[in-house]
Amino acid sequence: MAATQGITFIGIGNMGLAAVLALRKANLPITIWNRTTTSPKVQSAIAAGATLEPSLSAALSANPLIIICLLDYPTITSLFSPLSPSLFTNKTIINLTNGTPRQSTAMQTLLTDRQVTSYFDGAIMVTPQMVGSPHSLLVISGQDESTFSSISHALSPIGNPQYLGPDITSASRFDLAALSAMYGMFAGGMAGMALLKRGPGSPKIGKTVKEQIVPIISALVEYLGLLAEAWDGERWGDSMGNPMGMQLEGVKNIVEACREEGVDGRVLEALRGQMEGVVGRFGADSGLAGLGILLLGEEGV
Ligand code: FVH
Repeated sequence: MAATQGITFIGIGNMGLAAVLALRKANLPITIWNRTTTSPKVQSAIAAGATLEPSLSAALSANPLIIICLLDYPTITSLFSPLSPSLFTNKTIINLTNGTPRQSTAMQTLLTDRQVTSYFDGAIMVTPQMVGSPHSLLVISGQDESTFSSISHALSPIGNPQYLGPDITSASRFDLAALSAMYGMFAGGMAGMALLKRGPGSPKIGKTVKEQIVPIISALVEYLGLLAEAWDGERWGDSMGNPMGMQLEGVKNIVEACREEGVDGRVLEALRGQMEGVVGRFGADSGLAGLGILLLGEEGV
């Protein structure tokens, strides 16, 4: 696909706008479609040189390459299902909308039935502010590596596109895995922030969190990679130097402190229950790796 060929971008929300601005900065001809044509984001995209096409059918017809970034998969299904299948022939579609592995498979089926040339499922792994920066990462799956190589230039202005392989579900799994790690950190982190706030005089906590807690947590994030390797090696009972019995007492204390201080500590209560399950299964000398058996089932797969 020639680098100067046009792209149709469907969905001008926060992320869609950031992506379109990056594509326009790279001088790519862009046609946009958005449900709300009067939104300020649509106007910003037009000001950057994008062409607004209010008809979805006409927007799809405008270019051979379509990028989608909408709220969710049901939105895409409701928009595409009533359209004539002929609109999808000879099209390559890259879907950057967040969704589940099952939704990505269903979308592949829907679009393959409409005889798209290629369907790639993907995700943007950064915030809109980071789009186009060296830290911006996109993950893409589906089709094959050589077809991906022929379209990756259209994604490069948005971020570094990383191909995860032909299994259509790979990008969604990666996206949700990273988001799960992030939201787990936020959930526990904010329970901890609430405990700090309960200190005398409801102290300001920004400096403590930014300058002391964030560096500690940043260093500890690497432990997640060690846990993943323990799972790969099926070392479910490995304490990795941090026995579960000891860790469980710490988590119990967080839950108890939340109760004492009037903080909703349910997010940690769920973890305490799982850790007790690991102690019951592998003993107090085991470790966090044992949670894999609880999460995946007795075989750990
Ligand atoms: N923003 C972020 O930080 C994250 C970063 C990681 C990736 N996500 C995912 O990107 C997808 C789009 O997210 P977004 O930030 O652009 O979301 P919004 O600003 O809320 O824009 C949503 C767009 O979807 C359109 N839309 C919503 N419902 C419908 C509908 N029923 N029919 C047609 N279009 C619909 C909406 O249109 P409008 O409200 O302007 O008319 C926007 O174009 C998402 O999967 C994130 O998880 C972003």
